[in-house]
Amino acid sequence: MSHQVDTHPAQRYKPYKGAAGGWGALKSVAHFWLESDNALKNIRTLLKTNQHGGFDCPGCAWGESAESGMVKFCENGAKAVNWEATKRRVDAAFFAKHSVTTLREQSDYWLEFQGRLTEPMAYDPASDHYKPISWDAAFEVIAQHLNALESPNQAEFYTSGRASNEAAFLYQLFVRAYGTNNFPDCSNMCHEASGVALGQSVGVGKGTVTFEDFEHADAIFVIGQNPGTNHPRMLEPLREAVQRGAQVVCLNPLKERGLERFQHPQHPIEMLSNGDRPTSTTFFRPALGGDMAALRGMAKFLLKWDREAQAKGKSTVFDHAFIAQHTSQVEAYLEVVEATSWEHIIEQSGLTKADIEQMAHIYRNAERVIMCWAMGVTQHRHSVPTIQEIANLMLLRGNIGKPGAGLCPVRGHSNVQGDRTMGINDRPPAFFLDALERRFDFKVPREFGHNTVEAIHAMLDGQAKVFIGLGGNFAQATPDTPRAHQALQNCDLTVQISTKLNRSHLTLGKQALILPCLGRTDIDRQANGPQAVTVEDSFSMVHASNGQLQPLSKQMRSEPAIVAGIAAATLGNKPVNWLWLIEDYDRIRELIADVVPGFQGFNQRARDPGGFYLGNAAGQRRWNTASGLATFKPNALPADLIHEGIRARGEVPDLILQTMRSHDQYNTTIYGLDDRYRGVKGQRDVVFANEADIIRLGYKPGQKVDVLSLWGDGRERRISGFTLLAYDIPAGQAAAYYPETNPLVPLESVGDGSYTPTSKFVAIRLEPARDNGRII
Ligand SMILES: Nc1nc2c(c(=O)[nH]1)N[C@H]1C(S)=C(S)[C@@H](COP(=O)(O)OP(=O)(O)OC[C@H]3O[C@@H](n4cnc5c(=O)[nH]c(N)nc54)[C@H](O)[C@@H]3O)O[C@H]1N2
Ligand SMILES: Nc1nc2c(c(=O)[nH]1)N[C@H]1C(S)=C(S)[C@@H](COP(=O)(O)OP(=O)(O)OC[C@H]3O[C@@H](n4cnc5c(=O)[nH]c(N)nc54)[C@H](O)[C@@H]3O)O[C@H]1N2
Ligand SMILES: [Mo]
Repeated sequence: MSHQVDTHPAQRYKPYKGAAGGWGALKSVAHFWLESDNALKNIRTLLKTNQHGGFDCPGCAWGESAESGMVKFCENGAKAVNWEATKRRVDAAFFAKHSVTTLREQSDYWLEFQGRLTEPMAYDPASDHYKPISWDAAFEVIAQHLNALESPNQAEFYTSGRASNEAAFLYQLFVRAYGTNNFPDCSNMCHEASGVALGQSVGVGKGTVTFEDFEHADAIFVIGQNPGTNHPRMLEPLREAVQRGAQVVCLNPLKERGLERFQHPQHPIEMLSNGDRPTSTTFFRPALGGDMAALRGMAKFLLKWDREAQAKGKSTVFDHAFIAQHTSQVEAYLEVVEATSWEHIIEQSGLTKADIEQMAHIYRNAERVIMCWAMGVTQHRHSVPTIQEIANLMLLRGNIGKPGAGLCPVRGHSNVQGDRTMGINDRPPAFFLDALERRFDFKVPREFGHNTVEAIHAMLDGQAKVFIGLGGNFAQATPDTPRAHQALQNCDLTVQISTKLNRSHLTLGKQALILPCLGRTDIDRQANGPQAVTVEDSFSMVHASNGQLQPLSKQMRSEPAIVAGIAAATLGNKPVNWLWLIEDYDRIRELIADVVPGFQGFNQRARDPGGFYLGNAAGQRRWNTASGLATFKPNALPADLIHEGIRARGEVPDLILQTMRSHDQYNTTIYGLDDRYRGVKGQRDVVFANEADIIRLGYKPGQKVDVLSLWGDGRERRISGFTLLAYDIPAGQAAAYYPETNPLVPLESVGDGSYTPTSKFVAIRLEPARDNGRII
């Protein structure tokens, strides 16, 4: 897919000099408002964002302080709300006008811009159009397919991270009662490595900090994350930390604008005086995948300093009392720290020894440290060991389980963490299944199910025949795009439960359904009146969300109601009376309280303003690991970051590519074609590279290229006609936007132990772009 261009692409790129936030953010919000068709209503809606009695922002999973009265939305939350709260409709008339084949020719931006899905539709192959279908008939089609499968493991039940706790709980109950743990979800592509790594290290796969801890930290490390674009409300605590003299250290190959300076668009004085404030104090630019080496180098310095201090009888660098009381395997860990060579660390980290020493100094001098990370850390082959190295470093100085300190994987989707808590998990823990079995009268499947990558393989191989998506854009968000589309096409039935039209709706199984659902902003009315749902943020705070807007059509249904409809058609009244449950979501919450730890008294606590804290055992220094102690993980640094399959073929990449988000997108939802903080306007088909690399490889800035990725399987993976932008990026690296670059990410290139596609480390080669065989 390519976008229309009017001027030469190189002319539409100009480095951004301003701060993050500020007038640009306001201008951008204003622009989106005016485009939404619903401007006045949306301003009122926005003021309800993240307020008691209002709805949870569908933007990101950052939490907020309990302080009331503050305006709790950001530029991107405003865009997300506005995008959902449009008056445009994609209804029967729309589908009568556009065939599926013609819709496929439209851009992702155009598809979602057409508005909200308002009635259930079924694909009609004879006319190549979607046609209306009744809800009951749609549920019957699904039930017939599911009940006809030889095994429940032939169906895949995908979840994106916006589904509420209530929807997610019902969904997993239905799917397990049906008989499978096939729960591919967006978390598999996102923070899976954080869950796996922290589960082994500290016994809980979630962050250990709360919002208040940010106010007490002496140092905050932000690793592989771009909060200016993806978690803008995080800039505020970072800026405050800098103002009160704390250290904020960023590890990011790109000098992301929000990480340097931030201007608060809701503080008029700051904007008038142009008084933008720094958000970070120190910035380091590692190689892609170089973080584990950098952290290992820090550990090496700490070990050296600890020994020197001990020899001189001074106070030590490690927290020996904490280590002795709370941890195991420190000796094994310190042995691998010692065995790791500086040559290896420097070569792999892309940093100098002096850089690493400076980071180690900052870390050592701070009494309370928070480490935050996101996709720059989790989407690598060695993400699990990298996150365990973060935990190792934090354990050395007792930085887990004290105020102002802790681990902070910053989640993506607004309820991705809650969905896991509710049991959306292809590898569910035994305690969860035991609790389900105790509460309900059915044999819970114990065999692990498919994650996202395994689900694609199963559909490609013809093993899985039914795909149901509770939100998301499966075919575009997953790796190896043509194969992901083929996987859906192989199915007998594909079902998309969605708010908006996207490309996954246009890749059809033999039968295909679109089921339109309510979003966070919509009023959800059931038999017992308007219903609230609940969500959990990155800090394990659970709170209620109440929709505010009249739904566009009576035909739209809530996610819990759709799940209940499918379940009732498939299983009848087993193991629960599904339709009775959705008359009042308090009934669903009572079941959650019975099954999920930490949710006792859920209905009452969900009504507390500001919500309630689920607690975190590791944050209280209780370690739910096999040994009952926090565990140092003695992982070796990877010998070589380039995959052995590529080496075996003797191929040498031109560059290593990371695939990332622009400022004007929410995952596969493209709001616009600008990336303000990186200075890109009106285009997305670009490759950021270092000017010296562009020239070394025989190209010119502004030139169009094809990008091919290297992998050991001989399959060609190519994207065509991308413009090379000379950018401030470390030598040897490239960056480009997802989802356009997903055709380059091999389905087989996944994280060890996490199965997460390695979206931040793709070995690529460039070729001059070809147009009808002619080089242009
Ligand atoms: N507006 C907006 N908000 C969002 C989203 C969105 O698309 N739009 N998506 C949501 C979701 S689901 C998620 S998961 C989060 C994602 O939030 P982020 O993780 O911030 O998202 P990415 O754009 O993938 O950015 C990764 C950052 O990591 C850096 N990076 C890449 N590779 C490496 C590396 O090897 N080492 C280091 N140290 N840094 C590296 C990149 O330069 C980039 O700054 O945001 C959530 N919020
Ligand atoms: N190359 C590369 N690939 C990546 C990533 C990357 O950094 N690089 N990031 C990965 C990450 S972190 C993630 S989380 C995944 C995201 O993968 P997904 O979660 O599958 O994708 P989204 O783009 O968030 O899904 C957007 C669609 O969700 C639907 N939707 C929106 N709101 C709602 C709602 O309230 N209910 C329902 N039912 N539907 C709704 C709309 O129809 C919309 O079109 O992508 C992953 N893929
Ligand atoms: Mo994500």
